[in-house]
Amino acid sequence: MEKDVSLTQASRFLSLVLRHEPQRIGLQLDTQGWADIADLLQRIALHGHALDRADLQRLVQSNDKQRFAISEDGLRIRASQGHSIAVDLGLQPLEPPAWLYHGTVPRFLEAISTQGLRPGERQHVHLSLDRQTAREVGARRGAPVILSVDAGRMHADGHRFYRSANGVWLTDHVPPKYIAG
Ligand code: HQG
Repeated sequence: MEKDVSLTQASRFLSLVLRHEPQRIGLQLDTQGWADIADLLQRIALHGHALDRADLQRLVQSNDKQRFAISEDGLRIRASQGHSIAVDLGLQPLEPPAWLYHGTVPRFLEAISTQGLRPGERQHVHLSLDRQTAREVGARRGAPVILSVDAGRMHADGHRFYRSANGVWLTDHVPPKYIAG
């Protein structure tokens, strides 16, 4: 139990440094967002998250959303999506399912109806494959509202879609005309 609590905290801290603020621990990410695992473990230990290699492996494997990926050679780690810093994840454009879903909260609806869905601090707008996942995403901020996105029509109109290594659908912007309640 204790260990799980600290793994959750370590996971949050890893999200922070691998997606948003590597400089907080003096970490260097390459252009594709990868960090050297040995270097990372040393640096996060200095910030109170004493993990060994096996803990990290466990954290990556057990993570509820599979947020992190380890490179094939086992030497590097990166976040699979959610970055605010510019990284090139090397994702290939893909044809999306006909409909995707976005979970939000009532206070954003007015802005969304005029501006569409914007990426905010992140690199992409995040869309879910099913309504339940979208509900959970929205519920992080309040009573969730689920918006349906006509991804099929967006794609036919030339908008690009990507799917992260952990199955989140990504696009640059969803104009209001493709959003249904
Ligand atoms: C809203 C979690 C005003 C949008 C989740 C959202 C996801 C607007 C918020 C991932 C807007 C941005 C991403 C507009 C969108 N005006 N508000 N025009 N367009 N918004 O956290 O999608 O746990 O950056 O509805 O599972 O909530 O981090 O995006 O409420 O996959 O791995 O602006 O984060 O994954 O919030 O969540 P976020 P999100 P992790």
